[in-house]
Parts: sequence; structure tokens; C-alpha cells
Amino acid sequence: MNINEQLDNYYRDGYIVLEDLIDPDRLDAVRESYEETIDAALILGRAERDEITQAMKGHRFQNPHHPALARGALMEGIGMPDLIEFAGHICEGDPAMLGIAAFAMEEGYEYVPDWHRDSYAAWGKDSPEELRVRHMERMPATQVMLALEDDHSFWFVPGSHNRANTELEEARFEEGRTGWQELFEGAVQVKVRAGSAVPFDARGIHRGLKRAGLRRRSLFIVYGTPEEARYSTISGWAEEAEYADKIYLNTLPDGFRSAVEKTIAALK
Ligand SMILES: O=C(O)CCC(=O)C(=O)O
Repeated sequence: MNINEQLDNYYRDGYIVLEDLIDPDRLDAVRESYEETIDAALILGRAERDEITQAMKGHRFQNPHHPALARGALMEGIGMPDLIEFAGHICEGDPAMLGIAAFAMEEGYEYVPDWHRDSYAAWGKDSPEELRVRHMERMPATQVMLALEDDHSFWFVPGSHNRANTELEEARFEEGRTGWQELFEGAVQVKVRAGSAVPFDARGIHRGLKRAGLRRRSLFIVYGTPEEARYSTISGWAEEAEYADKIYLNTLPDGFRSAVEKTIAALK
């Protein structure tokens, strides 16, 4: 599929699978680097430890690109030129990197969050900020799931990203019938190979779901225009002085560095 077909599918469905974005030859190095990042996050208190097991509490931590955490191979994986190029198309040629959530779930961990729209989760359903984006045909922001191991946990309702709820969906959100046991009509399970990425419009109805038995090593990287960076609830890192350090910025791959700098500039 060429880039125009990828974009057409993305705008129609609200997501697209970009297969094997990370070269299989580099995948082991990226994974190793991710494990080192997790260890460093725990040691530095940037990921919380469970008091009893001493392992990572919950399953996630924010911003593995922090200067104290950023590891070369992982940054290279996150900053793959094809991915930045795709984000650039979505973000009017001006992609800012709004934030990253690093998900690291062990086999025994059950991850069963509710169905949601991130626009509800971030700003509140029917808030002015949520209404600002609800009917945008093409929102200039995208969230990218980057799978470092095979990932079967992401579910999405195609076409739900730029429309209001159907009557049935509205009733579910109003009545709280959004638990993982519910199946939203038309929802698809997005199964991807390690090294693939799934850009999605996070206004769409989606959920993650991981029952015990599989590990998960995926990252969620959010890109948007500098204007979206100012509305974002996850871009606060860019106001911390250490991210503006030139020596640190010089270690990042070019396109990713530029996207980090745009967010820093947007929040000044
Ligand atoms: O875990 C997933 O696959 C989905 C993550 C998610 O729902 C979110 O980041 O809003």
C-alpha cells in the first residue's frame, strides 16, 4: 500500500496498520534497549514499584524519552523516518510529539480497562474541548501503538472517530456499560506482528485488553500539530527544563528530535 492508500484508509477507518516498520534485524536491539529503559525508570523513580513484588506497579510509565531514560536503539525505533513521515501527513506537515506511554505487561498481568474515547477521558464528555474536536473530519493528531512484541490487545470501532455516538453507543456511555465484557458493534481486534505500528485517531471508540498468558511490550506515541500540543493533557513534560538540553536533543533521531522541539516551543 502506498502512503496515499494508507492515509485514505486511516481517514476512513480511524486507524491503519503499518507492518514491519522496525527492521527485523534491529528489533532485538530495540527490545533490549526498552528493557534497559524500564530498569532505569524503576531505579530513578520514573516508574512506580509495587510495594510487595517490587516490580513495576500497574503496567505503564510515561515518557521513556526523558533525558535520563532515553536509550539510543529505543529512540531509533520510536523515531523511524516512515513513522515520522506518516505523522507529518496527519499533522499538516508540522508534527509535534505530545507524549509517550510505555506499556510493559508481564504474562500474569490482567489488563481489562473500559472502552473509551480519549477525547472523553482527557477533557470530559460534552466539555468545550471535547466538542471542539468531536466532528472534525480529520483531526490533526494521531496516537501510534508501536508493538515491540506481537500485540493482540488493541480493539477499535472503525469509523467511530469523527462522528457522534450512535443511540446504542450513547446509552452505553451514559449508563456506564463500557466494561471490557461489552462488545461494541463493529469493533475489531487489531492483531499486529512485532515491529509494526498502528496509528489511530484516539477520538474513536477503543480499548486495550490483555488476559493472563501473554506478555506485552508496546509504546503509545502521540503526535499532533503544535496547536494540539497546547490543548493536550499529556504534553506537560515539555515544560521541564531538562528536555531542552541541546546535548540530549542531539542524541535523538532527526525527525523525532524536531517533533520534540516543536512541543517544547509550543508550550513556551
Ligand atoms: O492498550 C491499548 O491497546 C489501548 C490503549 C488505550 O486505550 C489508550 O492509550 O487510550
